[in-house]
Amino acid sequence: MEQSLIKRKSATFLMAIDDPKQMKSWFENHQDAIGVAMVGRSNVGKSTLINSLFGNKTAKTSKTPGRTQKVNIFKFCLEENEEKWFYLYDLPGYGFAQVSKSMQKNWRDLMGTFFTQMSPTTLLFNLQDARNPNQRSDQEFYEYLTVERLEVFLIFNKIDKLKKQKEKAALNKLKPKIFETFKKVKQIFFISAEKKDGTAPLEAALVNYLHKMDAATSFEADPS
Ligand SMILES: Nc1nc2c(ncn2[C@@H]2O[C@H](COP(=O)(O)OP(=O)(O)O)[C@@H](O)[C@H]2O)c(=O)[nH]1
Ligand SMILES: [Mg+2]
Repeated sequence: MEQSLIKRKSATFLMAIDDPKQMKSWFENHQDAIGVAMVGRSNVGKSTLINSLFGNKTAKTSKTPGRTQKVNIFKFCLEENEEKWFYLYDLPGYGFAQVSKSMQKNWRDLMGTFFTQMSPTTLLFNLQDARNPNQRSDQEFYEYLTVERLEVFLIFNKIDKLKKQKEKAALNKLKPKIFETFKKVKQIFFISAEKKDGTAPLEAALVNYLHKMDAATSFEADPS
């Protein structure tokens, strides 16, 4: 069978949410929603990755970190079925020290709501900068993840910036420790979102996940 892909440019912007109450009611109304959410420190390349997976200019990318403080929600489909919609969430970046206290509080409230209310069939893409992996804010993020059955793909981005083979090898050596420490991490990827290096296997893994969740939820919904 041919590998199915995300339908390019199918991602349609639905809304931006900055109110925790509105976030909660979104998930109350979309309990079976299947999708993927991009989370990571500001400037790690979340928007760039969205654009390389879903088509140029889906998400705004910016050279000034810490701007997006809202949850941007999109829907998208796969090439094989243009009627089945999945959801894409571009989450505000964490750990940006220069933002004000009130912005930090807003992030905690909004993300606290997101991570406790989200449908467990939403895959998390945790992006980290390959040059500075596993920062304190990255570790703290995992403390928010209490939803059962939740899966995380850990994505080390900007590998084009790693000059020495030694740096890649060091990252690779971290893998077993990461799987052991962060139980929700199911797969680890090394990519350059900008150069589209390593994004094809990531896309294939995402599509697999969507298929798996789609099969599981249609089975549950079928009374026979
Ligand atoms: N060298 C390099 N730069 C990247 C890569 N991905 C993103 N960037 C750059 O990093 C900056 C922040 O990217 P953006 O996607 O806006 O990050 P976000 O804040 O996580 O959404 C931009 O200047 C991007 O061009 C990558 O794979 N390699
Ligand atoms: Mg962004």
